[in-house]
Amino acid sequence: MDELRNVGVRQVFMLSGGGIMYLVDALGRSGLQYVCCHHEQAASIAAQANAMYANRLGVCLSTTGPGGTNALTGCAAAYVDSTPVLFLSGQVKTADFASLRKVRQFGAQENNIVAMAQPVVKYAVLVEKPQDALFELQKSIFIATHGRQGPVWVDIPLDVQSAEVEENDLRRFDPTVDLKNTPHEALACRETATDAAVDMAVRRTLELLRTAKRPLVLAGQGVIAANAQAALRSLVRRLGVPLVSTWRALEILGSDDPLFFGSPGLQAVRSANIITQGSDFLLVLGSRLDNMITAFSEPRFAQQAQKIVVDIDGNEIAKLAMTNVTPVVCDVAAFLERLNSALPAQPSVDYAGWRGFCEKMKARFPLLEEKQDKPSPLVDLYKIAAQIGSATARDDVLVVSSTSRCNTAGHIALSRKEGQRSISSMGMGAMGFALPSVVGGWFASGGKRVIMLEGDGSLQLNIQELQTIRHYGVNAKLFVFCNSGYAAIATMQDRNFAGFHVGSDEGSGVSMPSLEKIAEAYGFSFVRISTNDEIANGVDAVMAAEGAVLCEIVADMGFDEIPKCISSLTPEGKRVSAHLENPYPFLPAEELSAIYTELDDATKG
Ligand SMILES: Cc1ncc(C[n+]2csc(CCOP(=O)(O)OP(=O)(O)O)c2C)c(N)n1
Ligand SMILES: [Mg+2]
Repeated sequence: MDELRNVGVRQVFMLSGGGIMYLVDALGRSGLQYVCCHHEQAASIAAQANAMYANRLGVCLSTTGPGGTNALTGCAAAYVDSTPVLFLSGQVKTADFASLRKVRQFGAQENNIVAMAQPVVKYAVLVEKPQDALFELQKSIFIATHGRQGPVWVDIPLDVQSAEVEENDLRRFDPTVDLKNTPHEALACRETATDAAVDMAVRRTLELLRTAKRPLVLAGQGVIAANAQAALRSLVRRLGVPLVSTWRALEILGSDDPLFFGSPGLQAVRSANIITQGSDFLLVLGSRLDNMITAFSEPRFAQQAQKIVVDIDGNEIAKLAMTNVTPVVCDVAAFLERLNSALPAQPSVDYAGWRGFCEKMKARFPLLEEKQDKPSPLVDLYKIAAQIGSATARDDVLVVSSTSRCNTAGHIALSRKEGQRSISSMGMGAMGFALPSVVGGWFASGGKRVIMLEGDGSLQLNIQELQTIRHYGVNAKLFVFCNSGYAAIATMQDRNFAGFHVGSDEGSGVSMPSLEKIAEAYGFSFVRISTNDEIANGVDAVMAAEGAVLCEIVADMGFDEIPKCISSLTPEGKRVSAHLENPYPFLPAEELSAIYTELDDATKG
């Protein structure tokens, strides 16, 4: 616990148990703050959210057996989201190991959590000797926080937890010596480009900036992990180059910034995709360019652009089936530092024509004017998300659902301020992430107001954390999009299975409880917003209310997350994805080609 404090950890998210009794006791006496969740899955997610907000190590403590298996979800999420989280778990006494007897279980609630966690951690270890405890802890923390960050798991048997040791005799970890024989893969890419290679990439970038007519920067989470937000802002402002970002990097420029043009992807504001596809030089910084961004079509992604892709994990670049890619395997901060210092004092090219085109597209396709297939008198999710966005302050912590409509709306309709921290788990896309993230984010922010947007179905997973929010007096404004079921699944079944619903709405096995009664049971204030006319006053009422509030947004199952690159069947029966530049509802082909003619005209010469 002292070691955790020494590396800057402030909170540990936990649920107690006999299998961690000595660790729990030590935590209680350590001066670290312990936060008691009502489910280890929630503790694991809260620890990830805490790390995401603060950009430093998060810690989750769970007991043996079910404690560890429950925490695996947050661990897997931290792995795909590259979040540094330390998972500490208790294990049965070493003398009781089932493996000694070749049986399934011998110790109480025993299971092999290290083996289970292995595929979703950078490093997992069972500490079998008390003298190794500090070494393994230091090694794990080093690995979690270096290179491409991610989770680590340290499993500590009860007899190791309770052993008396001479502190000075404990083995210590030295990265220069102790990592020598560790495979490079296990450490997730600590082998990066040499300084000379980075300089070469910087020269190539400068050359492309001179020759390109339509340069664009695409910023991802890697920029934030590298703490390079300020360096990037300074770069794009000096050059006057437009920027798009992934959903996890929306804090780099505010939504209203004249250089910001949204997030390209499968579900996106139309203009962001048109602009990305129209670029002739794309500088990708710290984004793994996953399928949600490329809309499952890597070869067609920014097809006309020369691409420089900077990523700390070379495998993420190597996997890309794209042409014209110059890979730069290094930390984004290191690249930007060199690029910023190599820039000429005066920008040599003025991209005014290109910026003008981008602005025109942004103005021409406002999200709130996209036509829903099934218009409804109930609340429009994009409208209320936009209102919530404008009602937030820069200091607020935003927590956006990790899946479905609220995930999309929370990233494309909810406007952001520059530097505003936001939490959502992208890689897992799991239901149940929002409430624990409210807890983790609130503690990480030192008690700032937290604004959450979550679906009614997803709220049910980890709903027990309403009590954690209540217990700690979290200032949480919780907006719940209530469409009486799983719209994501119902829509999918409408499109692919002729409307045959299974496990997606009330008639097919899924119903939702009264949010008002839930608010009452947990002692939250309650606000209901039933129509678009009530949005402005309703959002104000939620924001103005004291303490924790649950807000029911009454909505229709038919509200869809458009524009969206939906797949369709060709006449030959082959399933193909829609092109990024023309998501559903489709623009007529002539309109799209006129747009690109306009782009050519704007950037000629
Ligand atoms: C843990 C988990 N289980 C299942 C899914 C599959 N899934 C994706 S969206 C969704 C429905 C979400 O319902 P809700 O939160 O009400 O959002 P809506 O689709 O209604 O907007 C389901 C079941 C998932 N993403 N995560
Ligand atoms: Mg729903």
